[in-house]
Amino acid sequence: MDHTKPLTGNQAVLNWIDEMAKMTQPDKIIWIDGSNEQIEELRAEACSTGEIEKLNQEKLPDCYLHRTAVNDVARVEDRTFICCRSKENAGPTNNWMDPQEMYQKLFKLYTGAMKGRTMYVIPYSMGVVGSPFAKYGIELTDSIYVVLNMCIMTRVGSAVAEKLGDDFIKGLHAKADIDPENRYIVHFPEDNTIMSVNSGYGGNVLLGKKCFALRIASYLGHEQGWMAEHMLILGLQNPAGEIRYLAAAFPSACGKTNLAMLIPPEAYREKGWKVWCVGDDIAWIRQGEDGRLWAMNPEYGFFGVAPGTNVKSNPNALASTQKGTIFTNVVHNLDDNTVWWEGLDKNPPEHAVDWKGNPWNGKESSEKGAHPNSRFTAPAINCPCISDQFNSPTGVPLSAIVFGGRRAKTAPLVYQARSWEHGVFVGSIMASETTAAAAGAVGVVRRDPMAMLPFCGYHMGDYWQHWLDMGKKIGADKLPKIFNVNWFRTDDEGHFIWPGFGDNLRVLEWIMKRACDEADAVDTAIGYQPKAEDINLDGLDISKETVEGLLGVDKALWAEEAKGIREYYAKFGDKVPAELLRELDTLENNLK
Ligand code: GTP
Ligand code: SPV
Ligand code: MN
Repeated sequence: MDHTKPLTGNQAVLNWIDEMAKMTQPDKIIWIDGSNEQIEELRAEACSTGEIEKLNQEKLPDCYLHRTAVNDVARVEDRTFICCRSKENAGPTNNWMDPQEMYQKLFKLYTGAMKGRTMYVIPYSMGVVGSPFAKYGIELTDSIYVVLNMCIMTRVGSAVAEKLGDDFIKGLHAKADIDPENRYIVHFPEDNTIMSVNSGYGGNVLLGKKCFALRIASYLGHEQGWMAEHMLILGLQNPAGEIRYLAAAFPSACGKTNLAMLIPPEAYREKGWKVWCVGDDIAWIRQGEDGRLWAMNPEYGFFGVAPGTNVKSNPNALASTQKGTIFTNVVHNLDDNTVWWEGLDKNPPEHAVDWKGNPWNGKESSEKGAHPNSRFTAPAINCPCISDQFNSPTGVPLSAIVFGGRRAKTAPLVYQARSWEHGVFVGSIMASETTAAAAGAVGVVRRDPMAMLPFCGYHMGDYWQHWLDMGKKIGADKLPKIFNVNWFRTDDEGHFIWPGFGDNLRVLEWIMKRACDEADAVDTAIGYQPKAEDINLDGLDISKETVEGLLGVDKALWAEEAKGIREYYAKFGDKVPAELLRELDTLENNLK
């Protein structure tokens, strides 16, 4: 196969590639057709240079290991920009620079950046190729690691190239020198353009994911009347065999992948409860033909957090990683050429290499072997509980939307919003402790509205208004019900009180019953809540009193919270929708 031959005759595409190649000056240009044959060739080439390592092919067929530079292990929010013409449109939560100024700056960094390297042209689709909701992009990159990841995370190849129109999303990635001082992840929403330079890590460089499917897509959704959200999508099958769908927004490394693939507790399994995974990170949501909100997963794989994933916590995720998977920044077990991470099992390897590439003895070392944000890139179809709707072009109808974060105190196990407007308020006031998914301090509580703080491609105030407008368009009787959960409340010693993981189904059961008017609730200061006895504790060693504590709303803490919300809203000036200010007034009154 001659891979230098363009896969499309679209002149807009070819002109842009030409322009980018003139600037970056690669030695050659290779088109990615998505064939197994080409993927095999690229794997072999990347192995020959040490970019990836081939793992034990009997135990982990088609699996590979990659280590990034030690200064390049997470998304870099302080170096991520939304460059629209007016600063006002980016809003106070995004970094902004004038587009022309930014293009100039990037031009210097990209000039000659691919000298001596190959530029790969990846035509990819977010969503089922050819479906009305799919959107297409091209990523140009000089990293085989990126090509191989994109081939797992998105639908790649010739079929996409044939569909490319003039509105394709342009993405340029160059590793350059992996220089953290000159690392930029930049979005030009008005030009359908993404530019990433000086990184080789996940969300910074797999441009279909956070850059396109959230930042650019949220901007497009605002213009076109749909939504792009940082949400898992799951189907909950009850003993009657009915499957109802929900989407849930939790901040990075706060439990989406785990919830999306949940295995019910035994008492539930026996009765026939089952969870089907439609997506674990991103949902594109629109009004369906029946007038309801429908959610589809534009991705094709999982880029999941490795540490903590084990046969007990998330067997489905673990099973998903047993073939065709790329592991990034985990421990390399030299005894059997496999991988390990903290929380996989209690048996760390003694002859191993840590995520930094240094010799590591898991029995003796006091340092972590895997980076806390080490990840696996696994094909979604590997997942034993993948939904039969995964490839549905329109996605699934939503009965419920769930928000949640990591809060040691304040937020209760679960509560329900009283209306769509109240639900938008609940999403807008989300707060969560920061995690290793982004560079910077870990464990600091920050506001992360709808888990979209790092991913909203326009003004956050306009984004809240868009949620309210979508609600008006759909109408109360057809809208999903909105809930908030918190699996992460801790006791005085800092231990999680709620068992979490599979047992979260106990809360989902109440949520789904409420969403379908099949369960009662108590009206509290913050919204509707179950009574402790409404949460099924069969087979669980936890008392009703403990659940009462988990559901408890501490009015003094919440009064503090309300004050914090008012301060936070002030950052957005008159862009805060009046409905949300009214909800805040109501909350404050209820707390008196
Ligand atoms: P991104 O891929 O970064 O968007 O993250 P995510 O939301 O998919 O997070 P993920 O499911 O990978 O969970 C991240 C971390 O949270 C892991 O270390 C999990 O072990 C932990 N976690 C997930 N669910 C629970 C839970 O119910 N309880 C507790 N205590 N920890 C959980
Ligand atoms: C997140 O940080 O929310 C992720 C991982 O899902 S990354 O793709 O790096 O953004
Ligand atoms: Mn994510």
